[in-house]
Amino acid sequence: MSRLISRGALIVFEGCDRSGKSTQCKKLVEALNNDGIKAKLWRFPDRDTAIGVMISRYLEQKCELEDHAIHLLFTANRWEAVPRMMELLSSGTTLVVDRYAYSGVAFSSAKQGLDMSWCKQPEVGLPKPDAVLFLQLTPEAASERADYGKERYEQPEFQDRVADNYKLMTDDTWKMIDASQTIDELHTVVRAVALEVIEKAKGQDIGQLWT
Ligand code: DGP
Ligand code: NA
Ligand code: NA
Repeated sequence: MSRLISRGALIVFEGCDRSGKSTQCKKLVEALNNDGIKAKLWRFPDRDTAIGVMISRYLEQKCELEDHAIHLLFTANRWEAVPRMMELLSSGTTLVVDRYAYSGVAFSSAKQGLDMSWCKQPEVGLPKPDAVLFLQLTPEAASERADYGKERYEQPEFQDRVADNYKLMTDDTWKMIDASQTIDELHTVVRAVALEVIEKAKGQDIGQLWT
């Protein structure tokens, strides 16, 4: 199929809390824009929507929500963004996304009583990332970084279970990246991977989770 404009790539960053995702996402978008490549930063949860406000209050431990219910709110927060994401991707903008459905499954299924297959179901059909850049850092190293422990989930035992869950979701779109490097070293690796992914995505249709 020929296209007038080649589409942008959907590049997702995943990893445990404090692995450096947000810093790397921001630096990547800046670098791509400087190279004349259309790219936009995106993040989940998007705390600015009505659903996102509920999620944010939950994460800041200002309210309690039943585990299934909060899982579905996180998922709804992704679905509500899909029309805009698809519009941007098809107009040629690459989306650099800080967390996605994999966070949803890894974090929620780390709770007792929620299993991975149940957690995956509401995410079925979301646009499939062209690549998942997984920033690898041990939960111990992460816990030594600034601000750790303020929000719900930022506890070493919980993060260990999250890390195990992530391992069960890896496929050939995942790139495992050592996040113990300096910010600039990591950025160099990330940028090189992203450029390859953007080039490759041009000739491919966007897929759907979880295929
Ligand atoms: P951040 O704003 O990137 O620090 O992420 C907020 C926290 O929420 C982080 O601990 C990861 C967690 N999280 C992100 N997405 C989901 C999700 O879909 N479900 C659950 N249970 N937790 C999530
Ligand atoms: Na966090
Ligand atoms: Na579980």
